[in-house]
Amino acid sequence: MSDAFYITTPIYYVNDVPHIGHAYTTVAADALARYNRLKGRNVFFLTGTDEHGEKVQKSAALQGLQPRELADRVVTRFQGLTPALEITNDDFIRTSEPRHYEAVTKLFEISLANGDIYLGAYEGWYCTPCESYWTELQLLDGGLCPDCRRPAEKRSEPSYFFRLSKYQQPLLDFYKANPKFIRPDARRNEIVSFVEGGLNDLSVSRTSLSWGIPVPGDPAHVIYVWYDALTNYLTALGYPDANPGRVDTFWPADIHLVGKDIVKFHCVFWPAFLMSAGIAPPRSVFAHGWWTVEGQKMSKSLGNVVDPYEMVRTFGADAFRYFLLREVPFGKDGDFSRNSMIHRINADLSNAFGNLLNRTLGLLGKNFGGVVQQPVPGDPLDAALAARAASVVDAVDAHMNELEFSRALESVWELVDAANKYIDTTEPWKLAKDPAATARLGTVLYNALEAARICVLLTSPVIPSAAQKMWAALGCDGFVASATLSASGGWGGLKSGVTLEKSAIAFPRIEEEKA
Ligand code: ME8
Repeated sequence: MSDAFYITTPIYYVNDVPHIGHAYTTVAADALARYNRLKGRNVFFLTGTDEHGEKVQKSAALQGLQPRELADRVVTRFQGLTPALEITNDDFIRTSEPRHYEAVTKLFEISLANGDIYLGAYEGWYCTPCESYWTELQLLDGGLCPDCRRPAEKRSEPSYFFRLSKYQQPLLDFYKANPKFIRPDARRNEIVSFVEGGLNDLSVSRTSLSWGIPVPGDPAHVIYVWYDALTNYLTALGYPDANPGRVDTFWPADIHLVGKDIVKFHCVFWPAFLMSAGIAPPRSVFAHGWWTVEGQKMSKSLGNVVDPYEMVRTFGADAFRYFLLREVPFGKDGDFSRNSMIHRINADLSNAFGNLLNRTLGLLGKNFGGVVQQPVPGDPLDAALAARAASVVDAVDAHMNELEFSRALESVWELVDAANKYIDTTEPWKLAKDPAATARLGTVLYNALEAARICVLLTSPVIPSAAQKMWAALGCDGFVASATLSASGGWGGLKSGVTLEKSAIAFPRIEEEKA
């Protein structure tokens, strides 16, 4: 396994208002970035905003602004997600930046020079909100866009085309040679049949708008937003030459995380653009599912858009992050409801996990003045708990490698439950009454806290602030975010002799009325 790990979110449309879908991709990517840092890998994690195109140009005009001014004003909504959701992205790219113009121009020039991009004429049905052209056959009855069901308009314009047809077989060969390039499998099957069905050349320039990156040598055209947007993943590494070494270290990207609606762009167009330029396609694209809200599609008109900032204010970033990744198997669709969120937080975080730590710290405070005792080995119950911890570390790793966040968290909770059960079985409150059992009591409390420490380490990518609080409450040094599994993931890492507080409230219970 290479030491470098490059993960990206899609770049978000800058004039949208952030919602649960944006938060979801970003939080999942962050958890994966943090987990890979925990494994000691050299991580580069990118997010950012997609700023060109007709929608931005039109809404800027409506507000009497230049598109760039509008983008500068609204980009803070997305940049603000980083502190609010405790995201650890290494860069935030904006497609309106000069570095991005350079990268897109360079990539486009290579394909122009080798004949993969050529000038032609485009006729078709255009849907402005979706920024997509459709063929007559694809339109729904009444000339409606098959994606958003709004009317499409007939357009004809000179256009540069990308010779996508030439890449049909190379793409199919690539999918075959890289069975994990598209995950989950359902998405892979859709893409393979789409490409098998034949590919038409793709229009990659527009003359109908000006807010975009000009076609090199023909500035009456601007480059198609998707060609522009996808290239962000290379720009951020310094492509073509601003940061020598970074591209070599991090490209091909390990994972582009996307929603299921934009798989075609990432799995068909993007690898073809790259192949044409002689650049390796990304290693993998993972498409997550779609959130509905209380059983309904989320929409501004229904007024049910879940605002991530409000979630964080009400529940805290840890709880929101935990819910998003625990509630729904990654890749499947899910439904958001405040009640299920409150239930999850209280049951898993406050009760099971919080309780493990607090009851043990309480007993340690009462019986040993909070001083962690040196454990005495030999009891099979203790060895079983230690073995369970080791198998959970392995299970979490296997699940995280497959982006099975919910199963990874389920595995951690097996250890939380095993540790709670260990306490119930060893009955430290009874040991406390027997003066001859002091050493055993100290050992039992040590083991329960040690299991909690490993759970803290394993959940730190998902609930970073709570994990840090618990890490400190367990007397561990420094930041859990700087810890590694190799140095801290083994049994016995808890220090004895340190004095701990009697309690640590990492997960306050959520009262239903408050929420
Ligand atoms: O697509 N549930 O940007 P975007 C889950 N600029 N995910 C959702 C969702 C929902 N209800 N609604 C949206 C773009 N998403 C382009 C990307 S990348 C080179 C260019 C997801 O702001 C959606 O699938 O519309 C996408 O992954 C992301 O939110 C942002 O989409």
